[in-house]
Amino acid sequence: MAPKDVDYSLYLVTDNTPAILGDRDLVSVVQAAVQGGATIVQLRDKTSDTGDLVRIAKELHQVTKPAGVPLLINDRVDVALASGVEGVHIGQDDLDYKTTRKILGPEAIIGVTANSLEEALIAARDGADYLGLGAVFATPTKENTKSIPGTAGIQHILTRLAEEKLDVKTVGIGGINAKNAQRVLYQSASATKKLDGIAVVSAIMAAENPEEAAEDLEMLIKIPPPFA
Ligand code: TZP
Ligand code: MG
Repeated sequence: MAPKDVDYSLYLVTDNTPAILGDRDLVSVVQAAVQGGATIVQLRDKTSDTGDLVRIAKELHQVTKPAGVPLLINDRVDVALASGVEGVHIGQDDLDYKTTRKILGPEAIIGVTANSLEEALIAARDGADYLGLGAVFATPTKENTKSIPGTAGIQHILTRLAEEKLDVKTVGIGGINAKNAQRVLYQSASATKKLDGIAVVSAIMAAENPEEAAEDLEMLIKIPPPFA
């Protein structure tokens, strides 16, 4: 399948926990992030029940769709279908890629978490649109990350994907912020393939000004680092 025309450069993953969202409104924070330059959004909510998830997804979609920003749902294919969003992000313990594709069809964006080279190769060969590679750094936002390949581990994965001519898109996730974003992109790049973007939770969701935080990150991503 031809790669979809999706900009993965600044991938916002939402978090509704009090430690990150505080008492702010999720939709307003996402709206600000989209205004600031988030290019794709994933609704990641491990606590709301199904009915609430569909309602939240529809509310977010009203913000993302007019901006041309795809909205994906973490874990839940049923919620993605019910809310009419652009796709899903599935982990290794969720519904498998092939079944997910069968349910959502060829147009849906389907991303898969890969914590290792083996997981990355399997998901890419299966035809995933993109891989979430991480954790780049240990992060309090997700404490049970299976492994932390770091930028060197990600570089190795990117090299192997290129060797196999798997043109899957890739984003790094885990502990990425404005201080290290350029370094992550630069240090993880192989001679043959680089990350298509960075995925962040707290760097935007917990920022005092999510619009500015997204703007700053997008600028850093676009400008080549001085040491490149
Ligand atoms: N998957 C791997 S790390 C992570 C997820 C969802 C959390 C990333 O959060 P943060 O705040 O950007 O470090
Ligand atoms: Mg999952």
